[in-house]
Amino acid sequence: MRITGNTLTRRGFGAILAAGLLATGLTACANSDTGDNAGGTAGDDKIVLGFSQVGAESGWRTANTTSVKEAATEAGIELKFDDAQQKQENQIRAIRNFIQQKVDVIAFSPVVESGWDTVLKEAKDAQIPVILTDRAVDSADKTLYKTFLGSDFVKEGRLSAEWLIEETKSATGPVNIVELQGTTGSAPANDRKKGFAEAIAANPNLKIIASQSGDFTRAGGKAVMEQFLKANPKIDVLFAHNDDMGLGALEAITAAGKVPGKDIKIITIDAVKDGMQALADGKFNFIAECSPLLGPQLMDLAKKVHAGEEVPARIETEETTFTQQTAKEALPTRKY
Ligand code: GYE
Repeated sequence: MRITGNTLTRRGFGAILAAGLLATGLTACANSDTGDNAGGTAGDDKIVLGFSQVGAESGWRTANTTSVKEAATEAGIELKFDDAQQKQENQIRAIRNFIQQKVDVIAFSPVVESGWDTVLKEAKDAQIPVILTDRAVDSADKTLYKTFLGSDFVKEGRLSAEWLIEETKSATGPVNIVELQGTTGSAPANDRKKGFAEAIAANPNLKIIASQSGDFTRAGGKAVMEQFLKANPKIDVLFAHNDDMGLGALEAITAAGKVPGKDIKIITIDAVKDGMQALADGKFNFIAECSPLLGPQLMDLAKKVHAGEEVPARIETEETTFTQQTAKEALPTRKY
C-alpha cells in the first residue's frame, strides 16, 4: 500500500495514520510512488503480492501453489495469483498487469530462463521489488530482482548420477540411459541435465543414448518414453527430471512388457507423494528431493523487500534423497 504525505494532510488524519504506520513498523512508507494500491484502501497496510505461477503441470507445482496460497493467508498478505499455463507470454502479461495495478511486490516462477529483461526493467522503473521463486532467470543485470528462492538443480542432477554410479559400479558392459528432460529452456531442465551429465562424464560405461523433453508432465513422459522404447532395444536406466514424467513413463514401460524398477531402473526428482509411493512400491529406484514448500519463506521475503530491508541474493531450500527403503519410512508423514 502507498500513502503520501499529501494524502495524509488532505484527509486530516495525519497524526492518527502516522501513529498507525509507526505501530506497523513503517512498512507503508517503503514505497516512494503515489496512489492507492489495487488491494487496499488508504490506511489499510496489507501488503499486496502479485504472483505469477508457471502452471499446473505437475504434482510439485500443485503443492507449490497450495503452499504459496496458504502462506499468504497465514501472513496476512493479499495475494493476486495468476496461472500462466506454461507460457512465457502469459507470465509477461501477468507481470505487466501487476505493475499497472501497482502491487507492492511481484514474485514469479519463470517458466524459462531467458527473455525477461524488458519486463523486469519495467517493474524496476515502477519501483516494485521482484522476487524469483523456484526457477532462475539468466539476466546479466542482477539488480532487476531482489532475490532468488529455490533449489540447487545442478546438485539434484549430480546426486541422481552419484546414486547411479554407485549402483552400477560392478557393471562390466555399457549402461544405457535415457533421459526425460523438463520444459525446454527452464532452469530445472538445464541444470538437472548439466549436473547429471557432468557427474557421469568420468564413467565411460554410463551412456545417455537418448534425451528429450517431456515438458514435466505425465502425458509428456509417457509419450516420449514410448518413442524411446520403440527406438532402443536395450534401455537400462531412465533418468526423469521430475516424478510426473517418471510416472507417465511407468505406463509405457509396463505396456512394453518390461518391469519398471527391475528391467529398467528409474531415477527421478521431486519426491511428491505419488513419486514416493512408486519408489516405496519398488517401481522407482531413487529420488532426489526438490521441495515445493516455498510459501512461508516467500511471504517472509515479500515483507522484507517491501520494508526496504536487505535480503540475501540467493536462498536455497534444504533437500535430501530417497531410496526404496527410506521412501517407505518417510511416506506416512509426507506433507506433499
Ligand atoms: O521439479 C517439476 C515442476 O521448477 C522445481 O517444475 C520446479 C519443477 C519441478 O513442474 O515437477
